[in-house]
Amino acid sequence: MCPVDAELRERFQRDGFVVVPDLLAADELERLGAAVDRAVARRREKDRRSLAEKSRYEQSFLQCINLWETDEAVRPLTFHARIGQAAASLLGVDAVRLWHDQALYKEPGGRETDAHQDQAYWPIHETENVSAWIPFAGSTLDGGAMGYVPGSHRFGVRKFVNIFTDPEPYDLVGGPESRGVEPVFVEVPPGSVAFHHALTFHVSKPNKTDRMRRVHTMIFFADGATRGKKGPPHFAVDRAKIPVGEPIRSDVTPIAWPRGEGEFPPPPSDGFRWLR
Ligand SMILES: O=C(O)CCC(=O)C(=O)O
Repeated sequence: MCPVDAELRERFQRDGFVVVPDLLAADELERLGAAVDRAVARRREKDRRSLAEKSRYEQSFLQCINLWETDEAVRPLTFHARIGQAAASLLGVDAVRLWHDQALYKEPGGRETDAHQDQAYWPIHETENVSAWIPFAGSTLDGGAMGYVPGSHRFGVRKFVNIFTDPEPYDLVGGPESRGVEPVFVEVPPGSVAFHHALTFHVSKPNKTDRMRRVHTMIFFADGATRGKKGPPHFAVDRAKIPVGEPIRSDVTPIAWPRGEGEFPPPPSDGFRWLR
């Protein structure tokens, strides 16, 4: 049975975000959360910097991309059938591909995540793309909860905010683009997954707790979506040399749903090496 009913779908279409309850059982959260913890620790093992020594961007979160490629134990999460099915249902499509996965671990004392839209970072022509945001211990307002400007995916705004290197990134939620609509901050219970549309303005709160905010995310796009004319270089299309205007189909962006139960794609064979 599809985990997304008509009401959740309508809320996603109206607000540009929705929390889908009970997608992961407690034992899955524990096992898959531990797998992502190990993968993040391996990628970060040589990083001895304190939070204060890190860049402004890294103070928002530690980002580890495509753990599914390097860490087999993460694959059952990135290609989790119910989460992929929920994403396809929210987008109203028969099949979705993975753009990429990433762990976003906000350290104790980590700063807010600056407001942005995701679509500006991806050379995908179509904008019906969705991120699944999975907090292994749930999320809390004092521990890095996400906030979304409801309806902003329909404001007609396409803005690139440089949250990576700009010392004072443009304030999308404080600017005229937000039309005075305040972000709604959401506490996600453990086992639930928050989904947001690629055009939704979003932010996250600082982590004022003494615990790591442990989050894994997957970005999904409709099978058949094409490489956009504009857009920055991006490994998800560049590794497989997808030409502009062509469908984004390669083993770098495998079908995430539907898949056979317990069947996960092998890592791409292009020799690309993520830092371990
Ligand atoms: O986890 C965060 O703080 C930000 C997440 C985010 O921007 C995203 O998933 O698109």
